[in-house]
Amino acid sequence: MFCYQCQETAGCTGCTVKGVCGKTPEVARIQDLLVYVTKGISEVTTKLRAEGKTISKEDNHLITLNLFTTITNANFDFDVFVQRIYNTLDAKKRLIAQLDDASSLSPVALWDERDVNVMDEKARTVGVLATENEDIRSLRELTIYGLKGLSAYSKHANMLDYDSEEVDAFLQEALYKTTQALSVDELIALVLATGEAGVKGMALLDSANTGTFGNPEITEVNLGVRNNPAILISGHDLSDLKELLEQTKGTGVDVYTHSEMLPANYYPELKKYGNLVGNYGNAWWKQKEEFESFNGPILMTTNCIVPPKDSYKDRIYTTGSAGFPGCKHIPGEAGSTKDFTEIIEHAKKCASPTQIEEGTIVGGFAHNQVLALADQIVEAVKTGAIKKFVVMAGCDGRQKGRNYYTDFAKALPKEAVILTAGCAKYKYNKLNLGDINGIPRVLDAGQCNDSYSLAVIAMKLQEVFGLEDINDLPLVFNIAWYEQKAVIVLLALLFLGVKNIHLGPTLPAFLSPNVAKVLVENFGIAGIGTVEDDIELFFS
Ligand code: FSO
Ligand code: SF4
Repeated sequence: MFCYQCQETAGCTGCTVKGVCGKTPEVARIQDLLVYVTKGISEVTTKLRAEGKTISKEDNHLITLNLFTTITNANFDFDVFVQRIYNTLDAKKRLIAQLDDASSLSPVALWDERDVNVMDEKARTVGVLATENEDIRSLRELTIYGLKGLSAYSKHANMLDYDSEEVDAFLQEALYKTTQALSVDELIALVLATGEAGVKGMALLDSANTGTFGNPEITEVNLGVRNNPAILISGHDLSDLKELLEQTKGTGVDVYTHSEMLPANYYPELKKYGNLVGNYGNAWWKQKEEFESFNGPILMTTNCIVPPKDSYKDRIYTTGSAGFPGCKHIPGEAGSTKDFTEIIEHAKKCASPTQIEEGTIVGGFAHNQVLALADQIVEAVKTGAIKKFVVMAGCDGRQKGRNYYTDFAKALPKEAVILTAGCAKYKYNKLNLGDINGIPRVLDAGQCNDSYSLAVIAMKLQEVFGLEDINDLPLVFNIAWYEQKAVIVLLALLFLGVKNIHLGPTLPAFLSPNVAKVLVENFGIAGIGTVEDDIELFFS
């Protein structure tokens, strides 16, 4: 196996024996093969579109879900990948038959084998290292990881019945293009175009979420527990949460959010449920302790899954892109209703959660809420009460080096406000950093996909202050990344013209020295230093 798609990759170079995430070599290879056949079907759909044909929602969704399933910590189940490959080969065959001219199809589009041993042989030849030139490999993978992130956001929108043919067509064409002999310059253009599609994908999801659940609003989220049996829901899928809340209503079973589900508490149409108690625990990587003490069943709607301990494995359920061998998967796709009865009945037999925290935290500062406070914020900037906004969005993770972000948040001057989104927030959202004239110093916009909100806020402030360039705002970016959703957020920010982003705790292993150089020279991308040096750099 060879995988270097996430920040925790072994030795900062690549996992070759087993994933640090827990992915086995067999699963790594079958994921590579799924990406390969997804490139193949994307070639076919791209050629069908060129012939003026329409691709069905179902086929678009199949491609999107394929990519999402291969994101770090989403799915560890070998059989799921085999089945997705079979489904993709079936769909591909059907679509090829619709082509007027199939003569130009590449071997990638034509490949079709169902024998698991033959599939494994093939998988060994189509992974990341199949591209020999390290710069071409780097740019292809940067594009693919961006597309994986985009697929996640697109899938969440699809679940709420929001689709974008433009985003789907781009995703498929770009994936197809990663199999073509493009030059370095063409690939750089593809990377930036992926960022543009990222902005569109996040805007789509933003409309889906706000159109369905209302605009997030300032909310105090309870961190304590009640004395009822309960279900913990994690991952990012708000439509799953909505259905779970509907189905648990009046059953005596409470629901708590975990990790990236915390922002669900900010939406009017979700927080109205009396049995949505609050948030239990912290970022994804703490689940071994927190799932243990929760006592009840846990529903993983997406990544990030940490391979579960036997002591609570029977309480883990998965749905959507998520999967783990031996854990019950609840089926259901866009347009269908998921049946959570088994989880609810399971919860009734479990003890109520053990309290691990108390009090509340405040969030809900997505674009609409922040713009409602714009006058107050602009005034604070004009009087110097707020001197700088520091965007600290992204991911949290296990590595000790990530304590940098806690120390950095603590060391910030009192006139600095943190804008955050994603699970990165757990490094500082419980530090009680206070407020500036009533504006909290940590403004949580929501999930990683709500980084879009931060971009909207920045563009609005640029307009209010009458600035030519977004980079003239009193705004700095110190972003933490972990997996591929952070890659699309980064590419989206680059597309929007944001410069001098600091990215940590380490730079991606998939950036070759030359590609890293291009990013440094054209966008001023940099890593992180010591807390002291970085505070000096940002505030001098
Ligand atoms: Fe975190 Fe995991 Fe949301 Fe990621 S839970 S690390 S960027 O999946 O998606 O922020
Ligand atoms: Fe390694 Fe990350 Fe790939 Fe898992 S996802 S195998 S930790 S690089």
